[in-house]
Amino acid sequence: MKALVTGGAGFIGSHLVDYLVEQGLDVVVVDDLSMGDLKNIHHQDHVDVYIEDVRNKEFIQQLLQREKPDYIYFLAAIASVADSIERPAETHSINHTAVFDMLEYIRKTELPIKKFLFTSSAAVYGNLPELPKKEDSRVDPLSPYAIDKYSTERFVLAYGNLYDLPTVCVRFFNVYGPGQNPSSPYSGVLSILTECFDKNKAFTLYGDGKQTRDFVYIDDVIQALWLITTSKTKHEVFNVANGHETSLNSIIHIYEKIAHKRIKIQKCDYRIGDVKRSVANINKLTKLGYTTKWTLEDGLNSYWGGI
Ligand code: UD2
Repeated sequence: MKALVTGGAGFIGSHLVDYLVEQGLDVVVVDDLSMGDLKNIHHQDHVDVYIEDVRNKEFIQQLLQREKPDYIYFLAAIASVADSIERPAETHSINHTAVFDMLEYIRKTELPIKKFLFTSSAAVYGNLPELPKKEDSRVDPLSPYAIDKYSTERFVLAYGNLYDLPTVCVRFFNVYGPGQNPSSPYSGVLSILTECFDKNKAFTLYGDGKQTRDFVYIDDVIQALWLITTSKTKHEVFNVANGHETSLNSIIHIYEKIAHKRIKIQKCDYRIGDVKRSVANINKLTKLGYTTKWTLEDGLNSYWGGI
């Protein structure tokens, strides 16, 4: 069995690659290393890495013909709401067009695949008041990022229906854990916070800290992706989350206890496009056999312990 993971040198992608290799798969990675790092790739014997932009259509088409992957995981993306507001055309070309082009090629050439998994985001739900978010809750994509994720989901699912392709989408909530790159201002807040604790730097808090997120540890995310891969899913969406709502203020408090340090906080205005509250209903995933193995405390302890 062979899997193609776009964005496979990134945070979530590289954990997925490790897991797939452990399951006995050969893996092909396409990553332009814009956020990823070759250091994240282990098991070199079972992984072929191509440093390439997913927008390179000719390259992708040749790769698909040559490698004929059974499973395709589309994780390559510019994974930031704020970034998409600053450079919408570029994020659109990666977060939407590159996925669409691959799907269209698979359809045209009738490439035999066992699963095409597109990674979407909780961003599609926007700021609507219903909580927790269910997969069939109303959506309100507010940023170019969220609009791209949602429209791409719709293509992925519609192509699944129209052409009987085994497509599925996941909506990631806030994934965290070892290997998350803290170097960009748009990096995940827990990677930034961890670095601040580690290097005794001040943490910039956007807003009053009352905004909430559903933080899910990377190992649980990989568990979810594999369950979805190996289950009989069809043209549907799954939330991937922990199912608990935590405010940034609480997180800081929990982390201070774990790290046995106080952190200096610099307060700033809310970030444009920021979601106020976010938490998922994960019943759909639970029905596939998913159980969250990592509480926030355990996850943060493990993350901090590995620093
Ligand atoms: C996450 C995803 C994003 C998208 C979105 C959907 C990450 C990195 N991003 O964005 O891709 O799926 O969810 O809603 O997972 N914050 C600070 N200080 C910092 C950094 C962040 O206060 O230095 C705040 C930020 O303003 C936000 C919260 O922390 O209120 C979480 O920020 P984030 O960038 O980790 O994730 P989010 O939810 O904006």
